[in-house]
Amino acid sequence: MAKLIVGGLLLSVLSAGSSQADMTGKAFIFPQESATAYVTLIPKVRKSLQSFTLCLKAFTDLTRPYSLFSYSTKTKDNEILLFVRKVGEYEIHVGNSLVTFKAPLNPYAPFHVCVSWESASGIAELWLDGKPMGRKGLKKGYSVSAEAKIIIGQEQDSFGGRFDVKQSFVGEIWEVSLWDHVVPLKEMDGGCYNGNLINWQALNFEDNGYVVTKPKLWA
Ligand SMILES: [Ca+2]
Repeated sequence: MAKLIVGGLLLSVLSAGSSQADMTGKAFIFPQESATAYVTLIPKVRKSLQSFTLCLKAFTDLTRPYSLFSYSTKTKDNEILLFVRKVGEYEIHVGNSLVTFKAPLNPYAPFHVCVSWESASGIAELWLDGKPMGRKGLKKGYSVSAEAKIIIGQEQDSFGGRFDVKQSFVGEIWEVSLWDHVVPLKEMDGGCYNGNLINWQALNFEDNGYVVTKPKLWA
């Protein structure tokens, strides 16, 4: 546990094993298929969400299903889930419901994916490499719960666990950001560093199992 002594008071800064880092220019590598390698992301604030925007960049050569971002609560394992069903088919899950977006096949290139969702209309939007893939609707009027385990590298089927090796991520993920509001995705071309819940430049995280941090290979 990281501890800080301020004026004689001992403060626990973060939970056990976690750290904060400026991840600018770096990527998490998930070098092997496993059900044990993952990174827990710790948001700056825990709050229920009436909307959100999630952006990340990734590279993989997987052709089977895999999870890119898994936000699970005690009652809904797929409270927020960004999942790739197969090459060119992206799923956004909110509150255990899902919509699917088809994307042009570009199987072995790094990709930049951004999604947003708002409760008021239920509209979910997915952009891939700076291009819109359309809009669909789900969970109109819903609120995403605050108390969540946020995991990359594995897909949660229970709160913080029940990983399926055949839905694990193998490859590299970088520039993960999460906002508590809808950010216009056409403005996201330049990068996605500074989410107000998850910020790549001041990332609170805890890595588990075989996860390696290295300078990123791609922009
Ligand atoms: Ca799940």
